[in-house]
Amino acid sequence: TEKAIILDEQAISRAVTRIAYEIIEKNKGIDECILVGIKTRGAVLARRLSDRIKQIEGKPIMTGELDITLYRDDLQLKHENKEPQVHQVDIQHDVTEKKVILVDDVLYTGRTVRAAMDAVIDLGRPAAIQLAVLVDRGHRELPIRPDYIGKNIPTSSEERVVVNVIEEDGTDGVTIHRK
Ligand code: 3GP
Ligand code: 5GP
Ligand code: MG
Repeated sequence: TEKAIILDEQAISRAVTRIAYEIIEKNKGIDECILVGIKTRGAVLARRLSDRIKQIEGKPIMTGELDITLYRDDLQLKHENKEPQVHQVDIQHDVTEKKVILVDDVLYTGRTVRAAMDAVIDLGRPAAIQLAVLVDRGHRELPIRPDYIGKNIPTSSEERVVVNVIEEDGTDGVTIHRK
């Protein structure tokens, strides 16, 4: 299968740094913010953002994680009416009146993010929910748009964006594969 490198290790690092600054600027600090990573690689990115924000601001940002599993049998295929399901919510902070920033690696149809928003709103009434993604590959099926974007990658639905992170895969990189 063909493979094109979209982001290398340095580009990912720069994107994380830029998004960290954008989060701090947009929210005028991070006191009221909770970073919530969507497992697996969204949670890795959220941890990197949190480390970077702590370096910049000199204090920690509140964090949490969501485990949302998708249609396991057909990760790539169309959804057969199956929606992503929230399997685990690990947010040890009261979300009410907080700004919850969801973090994921790839944004595609938006259905995962919709499930994540439902899970957050089930916990309380956040002041706002924002979205940060490393890659927006297009093909939205819901009216959802990211507030923070590492890179826009126009894809066809047959293509696949592979996100590798050192913490999970031993290497950092984003590549696009044509089947
Ligand atoms: P992640 O949990 O690290 O994000 O959805 C489970 C995994 O399958 C995801 O890993 C994601 O990277 C990978 N994946 C690759 N292509 C697709 C796709 O087209 N749809 C979904 N839902 N997951 C995909
Ligand atoms: P959505 O729910 O927006 O269709 O898909 C978002 C979720 O599916 C993300 O958590 C992401 O992990 C995964 N996903 C969708 N398309 C891709 C893709 O091309 N590559 C990777 N790595 N993940 C994808
Ligand atoms: Mg993901």
